[in-house]
Amino acid sequence: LDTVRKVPRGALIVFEGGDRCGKTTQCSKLVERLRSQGVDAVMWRFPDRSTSIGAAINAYLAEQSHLDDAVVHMLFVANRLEKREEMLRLLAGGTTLVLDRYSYSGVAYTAAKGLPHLSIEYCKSVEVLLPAADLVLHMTMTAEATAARGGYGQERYEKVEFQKKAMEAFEALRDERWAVIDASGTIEDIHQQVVAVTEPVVRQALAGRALGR
Ligand code: T5A
Ligand code: NA
Repeated sequence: LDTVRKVPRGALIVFEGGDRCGKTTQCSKLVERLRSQGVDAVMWRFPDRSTSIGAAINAYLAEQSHLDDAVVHMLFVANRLEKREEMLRLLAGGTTLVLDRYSYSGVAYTAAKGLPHLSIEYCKSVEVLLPAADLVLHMTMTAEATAARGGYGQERYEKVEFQKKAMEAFEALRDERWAVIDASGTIEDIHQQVVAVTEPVVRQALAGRALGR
């Protein structure tokens, strides 16, 4: 085991959680904080609605189009895969990537549909070409509380019953790389929780560790 080459690299930090729980707000604050500490960090969002695949996803989420569930699932996967090479290049070059949703949303939201051919196991299997996260920050809040936030209900999956199912799927995906963050507090309280769990992971990646899959 001590022959494993330790490679300094950026960390892959992922925020996950229900719709409107504050992921984008916390991603931006974390990137700002890391940069102020001299860490090279960038933030990306998935879905990336700026690509042609992302435009198809956007139309589906806005309920302007109908797509088969397996097809839209694969579009979300493809929307990550089209960024794969750039992700690997940035991480290897020492840039820390802070992602607003990633593979875990892909699995949780499709699994929440309860379709036998799109099980959690199947959905996990089609994510294997993508690098695994070093840390998943799971922002938790009740579906009722997020529904009370401004702008909720405009997109396809923003329905309390569906969100509850997606939240259960996130819980089923948790492993030792996940940290649970109480997303019901103030923006500043949440940020302090996020910083406390993220900084050691970023330092460890930059100090050099074996690459994940
Ligand atoms: N999806 C996604 C899939 O089905 N498969 C996939 O593979 C992927 C990647 C779109 C949908 O796509 C699904 C999941 C989603 O249903 P999205 O664009 O990320 O994904 O949609 P949302 O998660 O809804 O993103 P939002 O930007 O709408 O919500 P955020 O980022 O969680 O929340 P944020 O930070 O924008 O905040 C929402 C509001 O709350 C306020 C903010 O100011 C803002 O008004 N707020 C707070 N208010 C009080 N206290 C706090 N602590 C607050 N923090 C933020
Ligand atoms: Na949304």
